[in-house]
Amino acid sequence: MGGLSADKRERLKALAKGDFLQSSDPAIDAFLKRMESEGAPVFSDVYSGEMSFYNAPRKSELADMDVAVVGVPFEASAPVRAGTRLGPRSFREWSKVRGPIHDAWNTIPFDLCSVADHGDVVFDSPHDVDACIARIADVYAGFRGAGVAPLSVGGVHTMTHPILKGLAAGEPVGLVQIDAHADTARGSFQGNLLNDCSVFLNAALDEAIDPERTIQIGIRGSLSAYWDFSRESGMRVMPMAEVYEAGVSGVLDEIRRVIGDGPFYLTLDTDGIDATYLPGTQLPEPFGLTTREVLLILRGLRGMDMVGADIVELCPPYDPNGISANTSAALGFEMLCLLAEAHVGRHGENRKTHWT
Ligand SMILES: [Mn+2]
Repeated sequence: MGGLSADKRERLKALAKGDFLQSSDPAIDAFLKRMESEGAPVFSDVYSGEMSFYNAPRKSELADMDVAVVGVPFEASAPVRAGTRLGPRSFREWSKVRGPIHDAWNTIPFDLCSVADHGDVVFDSPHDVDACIARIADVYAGFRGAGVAPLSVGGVHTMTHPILKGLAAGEPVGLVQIDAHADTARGSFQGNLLNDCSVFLNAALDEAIDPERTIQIGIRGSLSAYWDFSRESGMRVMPMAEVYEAGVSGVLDEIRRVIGDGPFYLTLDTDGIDATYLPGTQLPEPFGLTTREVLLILRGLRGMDMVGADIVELCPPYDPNGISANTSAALGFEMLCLLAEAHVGRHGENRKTHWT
């Protein structure tokens, strides 16, 4: 019983020569070299320096931006657990170790688009629901005006209504919603018409989404009786019981049928994912989608015209080991790749992200 043959040992030693930032794929290799020359913080010490979403450069000026990653630390109107306003901070930390290259597609969003961490939406009156909603709509109208596709990190789901309102500006988009709750309750809740249970009813009334191009996936749990507006307005409600039967491919068939070729927005409520996998959410629901199923659904959206996306309801006080933020950041990177590819598809050009 000897060790390796001399030949084999020499061959392995020869293969091990080279640098960490080096790849046999020319596109990846060029990107790694570019990141290094621009001082991108991707491989710097994880525990030092400024945190930014996916290590993207921090920028507020929209002129040179294609895709903005935006924190929305908004939690007024959260009916159950407190702490969603800490979501963007926790997500930033975990996104530090997610990306920059898609592991299955080799997509590099930073080579396709000018991506930036746009910072957080700042609220002058963070406990005033209506004021926060007006502020969010205003910020996202700015993104629409500048042709910037936003990836937003919440924050309570209530935020998605003004995001859609700002982005759509009266031209309703389609909606893919992964969520335990359809969020289309009628009337006011806890004293406010604009609330966490009526997000997509309000988006439909404001002509920000087309109910007939809306699909709600993973609906389940004790609130399920309150979503008549979804069904009666023509939204495709796909409850969890149906998802169990249809599987990922059946879900994707329905998404493509409902959304078609037109523009659409993706919203992922973290409670759509089974609470076993993602406990750190405002209102956890058991019996939901696995992280693998959500991953495959997102990957199935490749090639479609996504104009924006968000991940909401991350609740770090209930996520002490970071597992929920880590999973959210990983799924967010999938969205970042989809948004970058869709942006190139829409504009037919690409413009790289630069760190200098
Ligand atoms: Mn929701």
